[in-house]
Amino acid sequence: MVVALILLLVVVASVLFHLTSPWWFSPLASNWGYMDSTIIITFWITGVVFVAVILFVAYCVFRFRHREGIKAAYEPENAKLELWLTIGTAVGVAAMLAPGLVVWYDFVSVPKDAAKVEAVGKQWLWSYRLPGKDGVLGKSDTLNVSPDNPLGIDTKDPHGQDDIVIESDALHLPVGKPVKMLLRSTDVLHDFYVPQFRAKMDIVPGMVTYFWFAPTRAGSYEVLCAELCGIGHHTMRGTVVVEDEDAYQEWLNKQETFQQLSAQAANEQRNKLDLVSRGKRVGFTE
Ligand SMILES: [Cu+2]
Repeated sequence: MVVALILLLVVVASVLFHLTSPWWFSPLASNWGYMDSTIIITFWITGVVFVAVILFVAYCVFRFRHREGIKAAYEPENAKLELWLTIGTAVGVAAMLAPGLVVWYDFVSVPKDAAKVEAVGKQWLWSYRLPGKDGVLGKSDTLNVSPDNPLGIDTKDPHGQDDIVIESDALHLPVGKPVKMLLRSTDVLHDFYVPQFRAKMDIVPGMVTYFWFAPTRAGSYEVLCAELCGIGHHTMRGTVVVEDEDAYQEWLNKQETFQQLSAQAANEQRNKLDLVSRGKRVGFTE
């Protein structure tokens, strides 16, 4: 009797906790409302099954409790019951998985007018690259990575020269425009995730993975890495600012191209060498 009551309490407490919990999805800020719908469908199906199974166990514990002189009957097979359980389980699992297939199809069908944005994960920060005026991202390779070329852009590819490089800073996006995120890593597995956008994708070293979304609400959102990527994994955070077209263009105009950054780096290098050689000369004459 006590065990049956405890089981009943588990059901009531679980349902109440779910309904009154303060931990729920952050407000949606992209086109991927489908993600929430599929999760809610899964909550409903698993919730109903959870309540039914626990209530059934509570009923059995009470109804078939030990009583003097009563013996249990041995019933190893029950074809009718097994048939219904199989059909019920199959329908339940299909109902949970089928909506996901529809959403996945949309997720990998990138709209033709989507703007390309590359996000590069590196232990433990996010950098970005936008195609410059030519609209084409230049070739890149991890082998090209150096302190002056953190994204490994191919210096010989003319398409790469006008690429806009945003290193370890906020990414800005215009509201309402679809974006194709191209994801690259220069070291280990990462995962680009903005909870309010719902969409996320693993980043695998050696390949470019992608997903698309359209931000629907202006604001500043946190980028997380959703793949354990080493000791500093929890510090791998960034910011995406979604704003109207004018503010976005203003921000974009202030960004520097790979060519400009390379020239700056070369300049700094020259100044450093200059200082070193002057220092040597001073040392020599003294
Ligand atoms: Cu990471």
